Amino acid sequence: MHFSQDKSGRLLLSGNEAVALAAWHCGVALGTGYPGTPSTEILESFSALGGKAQWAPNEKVAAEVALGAAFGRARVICTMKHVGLNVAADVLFTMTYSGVDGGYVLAVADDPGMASSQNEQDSRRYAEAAVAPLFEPADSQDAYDLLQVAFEVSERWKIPVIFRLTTRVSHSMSPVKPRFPLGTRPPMAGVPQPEFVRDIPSHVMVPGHARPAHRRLRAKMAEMEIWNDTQGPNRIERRQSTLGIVTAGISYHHAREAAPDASVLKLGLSYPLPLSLIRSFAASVDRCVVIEENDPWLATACRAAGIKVEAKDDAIFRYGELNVDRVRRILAHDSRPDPVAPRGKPPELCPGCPHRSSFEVMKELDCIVSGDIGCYTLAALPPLAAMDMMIDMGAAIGMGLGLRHVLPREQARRVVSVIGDSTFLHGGLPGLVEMAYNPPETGHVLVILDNGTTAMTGQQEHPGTGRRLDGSGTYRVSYEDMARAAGIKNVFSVNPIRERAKFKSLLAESLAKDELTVLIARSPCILAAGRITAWEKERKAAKQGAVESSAASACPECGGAGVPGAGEGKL
Ligand SMILES: Cc1ncc(C[n+]2csc(CCOP(=O)(O)OP(=O)(O)O)c2C)c(N)n1
Ligand code: SF4
Repeated sequence: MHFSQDKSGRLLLSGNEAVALAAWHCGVALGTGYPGTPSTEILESFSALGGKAQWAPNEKVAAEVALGAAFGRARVICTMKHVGLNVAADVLFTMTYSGVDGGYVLAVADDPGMASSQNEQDSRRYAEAAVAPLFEPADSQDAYDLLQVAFEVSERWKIPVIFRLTTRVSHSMSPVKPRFPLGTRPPMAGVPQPEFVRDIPSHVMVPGHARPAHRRLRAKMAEMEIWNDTQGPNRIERRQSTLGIVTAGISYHHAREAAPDASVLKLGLSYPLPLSLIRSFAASVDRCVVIEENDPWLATACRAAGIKVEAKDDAIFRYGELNVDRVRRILAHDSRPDPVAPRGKPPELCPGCPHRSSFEVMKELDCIVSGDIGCYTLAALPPLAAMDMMIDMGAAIGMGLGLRHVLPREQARRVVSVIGDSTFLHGGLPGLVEMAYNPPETGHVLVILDNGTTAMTGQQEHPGTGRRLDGSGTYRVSYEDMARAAGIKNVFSVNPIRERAKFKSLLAESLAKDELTVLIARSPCILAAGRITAWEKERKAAKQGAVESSAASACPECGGAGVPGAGEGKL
């Protein structure tokens, strides 16, 4: 990773890079996560700095791996995009009860305006619902500084904390003055050493333990609110008293530019809210306005506490990102509709993308396509217009089965579930089991688009690529074996470009019979193909070397290849 430092030691970093650097400087022992724009670069940067970082198959598993590490008293960071928090919600809602033994930061990046997401849900509501402290950095320096506070809060109250970024904070570059010189390994004094200490009542959330744990959690939050009111990472900037603004995150910068003379209360820890601080700030100005993106979460909480604040007009400003102009309009009570932005060129599949051939064939066969999320979702747009539904990761299989169960036979026969390789491993596996467990009368066809990467989020590795986050080799799971193990009778793999005719006939035959079929369309993403080919060559050479050297000395640990596990058949 190449950061350049100016004469005063400042670095120009994106918010995600700043979080990674802060995690490195805080002595984080493990980073886990699942890719998702705009959060992906946190773990990639952390790994590039030398941190131990790994992609999990999905966000729930990532959050659980992080929890295990935090039960072992380590500092951990777990990263995901906002919709990933839905997948991880099950563990989130109970790990706030159990608490943690080491510092646990759950970094979640929201996407107001949906630059690259299927919804613009507001993670602040998760913090309140799951009772997790919520940090909201406004820029890269703030992200760097607040992460340290987040670990201190997590360790002091033994609670996992949410670190909420938004697209603009994650991806904007701004200067950061780090605590340690670049390139040095930060001193680890003060960072807790991992150790397992048995504590069954705290770690086993059966009802008898969970009931007191819930009360403990509320007591922690009450104590934290008092601390946040007086010592929390919040800041009052006193200017004119005619206008006061309460804000957090990127909205702080928009507000500063839109109303440079206004007094501002900038929140760093927004849940539990420092209500006394907000109350006294609001009372100190003639007019107090809450500036926040998306949901009126902060304004509603202030009003519920009886604090007199103005909120934005949700008919207009609840949707999309704020900017300086929009904040000026909020302050001026100007609720005219936003000017219509000129239409840009719609995104499309790369020329030569293997997904093109797959969807062209499905279109030729007049399939009803229950689709999923990935580059291939672009097949829903003209000119292909060959995907009929897409909701969330893994839904292709369940939705396709649902259609098959109810549609008239001749329509049901046209239904295909289509899912990418990363998405299949993320959320598709239980759907595969459902397909075998409750097969529709007409059978079903599942197409797995195996392009050897998680293309949409920037070509990350996953358990089906045989490589870890840092590119090192590992076990490669087999879709064919998984499908057969689940009970699917017909399992085929085919290259949709080079064997297009075979792909078409296999698909047509599968649709015509009342059986379950998994069809793996395997051809690399054009952008990742070079890397994949180079790696495959290396893998072959390593295998060859392993065979040759095992003849001379067969080490039982590494199989003769020098790397534990390298002797396994799938490497
Ligand atoms: C719950 C959730 N986590 C993460 C994402 C971000 N995301 C969108 S598609 C995708 C995976 C795409 O990979 P794959 O299925 O292999 O398809 P490809 O893009 O390679 O065609 C990811 C991680 C998301 N939309 N939802
Ligand atoms: S990045 Fe890869 S998978 Fe995505 S459209 Fe381009 S070639 Fe296809």
